[in-house]
Order: sequence, then C-alpha cells, then structure tokens
Amino acid sequence: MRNDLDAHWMPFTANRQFKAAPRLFASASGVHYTTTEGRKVMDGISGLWCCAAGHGRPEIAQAVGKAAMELDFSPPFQMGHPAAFELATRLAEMAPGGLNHIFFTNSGSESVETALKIALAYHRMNGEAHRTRLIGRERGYHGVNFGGMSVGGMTANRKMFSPLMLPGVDHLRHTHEIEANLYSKGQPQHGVELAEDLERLCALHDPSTIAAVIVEPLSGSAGVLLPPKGYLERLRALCDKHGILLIFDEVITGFGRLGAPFASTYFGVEPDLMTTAKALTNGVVPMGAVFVQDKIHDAFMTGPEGAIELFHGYTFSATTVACAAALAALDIYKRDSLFERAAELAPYWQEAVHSLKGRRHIKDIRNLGLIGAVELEPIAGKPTKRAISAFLAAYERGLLVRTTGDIIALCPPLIIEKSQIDQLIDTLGSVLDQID
Ligand code: PXG
Repeated sequence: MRNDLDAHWMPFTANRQFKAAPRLFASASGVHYTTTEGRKVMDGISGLWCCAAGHGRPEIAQAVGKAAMELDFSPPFQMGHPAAFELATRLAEMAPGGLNHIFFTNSGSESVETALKIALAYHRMNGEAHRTRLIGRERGYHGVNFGGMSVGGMTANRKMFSPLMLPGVDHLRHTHEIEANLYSKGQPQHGVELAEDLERLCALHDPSTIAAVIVEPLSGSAGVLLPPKGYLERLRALCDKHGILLIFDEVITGFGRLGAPFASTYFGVEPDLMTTAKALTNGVVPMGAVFVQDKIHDAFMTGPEGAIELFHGYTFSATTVACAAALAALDIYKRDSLFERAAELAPYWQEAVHSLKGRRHIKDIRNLGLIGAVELEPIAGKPTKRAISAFLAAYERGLLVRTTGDIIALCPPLIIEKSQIDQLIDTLGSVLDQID
C-alpha cells in the first residue's frame, strides 16, 4: 500500500511547499497539539476557530461514541431523532430575541448557502418576490460555495470563478480603516459612516430589489477586521428602514469567541438570520446551524397541510453523532462558564497582544474578545512572504498561528491560562525578532 503525501489534495494549502516539509499532528490535549515527531505545539488558533473548549474533551468523545452505537444514522427527511430537537431547543434558548428556529447543516459554507436561500424564499413567501439582490462586503468571507463566494469579498477566492458569480450581487466597502484606527483596543473609533454604503446601494438599485445584506460582525478570515463603533447598529437601522434582511455570519464569532454566546449578543444587534458552525461541536464533528427569526420561519408555515415548506436540506443535516457532539460541547461551555471566562480574560489578552507594539515589522495590532491580530509591514514586492515566514518560524518554536496576507491572526481556546497567553506572546515576539 502506497502511503505518500501525493494523493491528498489539501485545501487552502501550498501543497508542494507542505509536502516538501510536512507538518503533521498526531494528538491534542488542552491548548496543545503534539506532532508526529512528538513535539508540543501551542494552539494559538483553536484549531481553526473551532476548539473553544480546548482539545481532547472526553465528554464529547464519549457522547459521539455512544450516539454511533445507539443510533448510527437516522434519515433527516420526513423522519427525526430526539437529539436534533433537543439541540435546536437549546440553541434557540441561547440565541438572542426571536432567533428561535434552527436549520442544521454541516459547515459554515452550507450555513451561508442555507441562509441566503431562506432569505430569498422568505421574500417570495411574503409577497415581495422582487427582492432578489444580495449585498455582501469587500474582504468578507462566507465560505467557498457559489453563493458564499459571490457575496464574499476575497479576491483570490473569486477570481478563478469570476464569470459564474451569482448575478445581482453588490458589495459594501470593508471596514478596515487602518490608518485612522492604528493600534485600536477593542472596537475602532472611526468608520461608522461606511455603513452608509448601504444607502448608496439602495439609491443605485432601489431598496425594493434587495433581499438581504450579509456581513461577518467581525471579519475573521480576512485578517481580523473589526466593526467600527456604531457600524453594526447603523446597518441594522438601514435594513429595517428598507425592509432588507440582515444576516450575521457568526461562523467564527459564535459560541463564546467575544466573551458572549454570539457577536450579536455582544454588540446588542439582532440579525434576521445567523449562520454558525465551527465551535458548535468544539470542532469534533462537522456541523453548522442557521438561526432564523420567528417571523421568517412562520411565513413558511402557511401552505397546504402535508406540503414540504422548504425544498432544501442535506443528507447529513443534524446527524445523531453531530448532535451528540454539539450537546456535549454546549454542556461544557455552560458547566465551565467558558463564555464568561473569555470575557474575564479579554482585558488581559488585550494588554498582552498590544505589548508587542514596537517589535520589528509591526504595522498594526488590534483585538476584541479572545481574538487578536498583528498586521505586518509587507516585504516590498513580496506580499504575504513575511507572514508566511512568521507562521513557519512560530511552528518551529512550538506555536500555531494563522496568517492571511501579511496579517497574523490569534484566537486561542477559551480555556487558555494567563501564563500560557504570556508564553504565546513571548514566542511571537521572538519570531518577529528572528524573521526578515
Ligand atoms: N463564514 C465565515 C465567517 C467563516 O469564517 C465560513 C463561513 C466557511 O465555513 P466552512 O466550515 O465551510 O469552512 C468561514 C470559515 C481563517 C479561516 O484563516 C477561516 C475560515 C476558514 C478557513 C480559514 O481564519 N472560516
């Protein structure tokens, strides 16, 4: 049996570079991975914004094993199993206000497609079939499927497929006013007026053509771009004024990252639809969930008795194993008060991340909740090279970070200790001293 690295085409990876010098994890526990060579690597990014409760949680593993033994698979269409209903109820209780209906998916990308489809179908059910336009934002990331890619604003993800973007999509400008907001601690002061882009697009297209606006309350993948003070509130007000649905993509902000269950809870701004995935199961089993306002859900529950209300769903919507993992993860979040813990740690985290100010190569530092970003000055003519060097050097020194462009993103598990935060920041400081 051949066992080389060639067959596996790795996602979002420099395959040739990786396969020339592979980085393989063998196990994980708490805030650490262990490589196949037996080296410990601190997880500075919760896997990939997934493992909020840290790694190796026996309760989740046991719940998954039990579900697989008891009821391995139950068809999701026209049949049910109790854990799916229990999980939906638990999630609805956690969610703000009227986000009381949950549609299950298997990833952030599927959650986004689902939310966009529900938004479009809702307007039709509501007698406003003319609302078909979707508005995203530059530098937004909403997964890699055609809908999410179209409303997304990451050039590299879009350019190969540019002729096949969804028609009728437009974009707000991004909120990264870096010069005005250098070294922001928490939400930046400047940039609320960028929300007025929605007024401009309404004036251009007419509001009656617009179905929904989708934004990440805080852009993660694009390099931690924070919402300026008042910005999300203003978007909400403009959507209300024009009858447009507001979708928050909370795939990274959901489940405690900002020290509250959701970013919408943290900011006190309630969307019409909310997409989640990642930390829903602590990353153990793929699962996503779309939270839907009562008024949207109820608009579908009006057709003839016995008719399917929404022609959408996945074979793996709410699998028994995923529901078991999610229920066990939610139990841990609650029992260990992890969201509150993140809120308590956030000021310490903020000072720690900003203590890097003045080190080599740094252009900006910013933070919110248990998220931090260090934006580097790019090497002239070689964008991304410096950040990739930092990523590789950090890995050699036993720290896993994530980079986008020349930005280093940090989002440790919510269980991280203060001494481990110090260690993380120390390592990153030495990395910046070391690289060109
Ligand atoms: N929406 C948002 C806001 C995301 O952050 C997705 C949708 C797609 O989720 P799936 O599960 O389909 O991958 C994401 C994914 C990074 C990084 O470097 C972040 C994501 C994916 C890959 C890298 O921060 N988020």
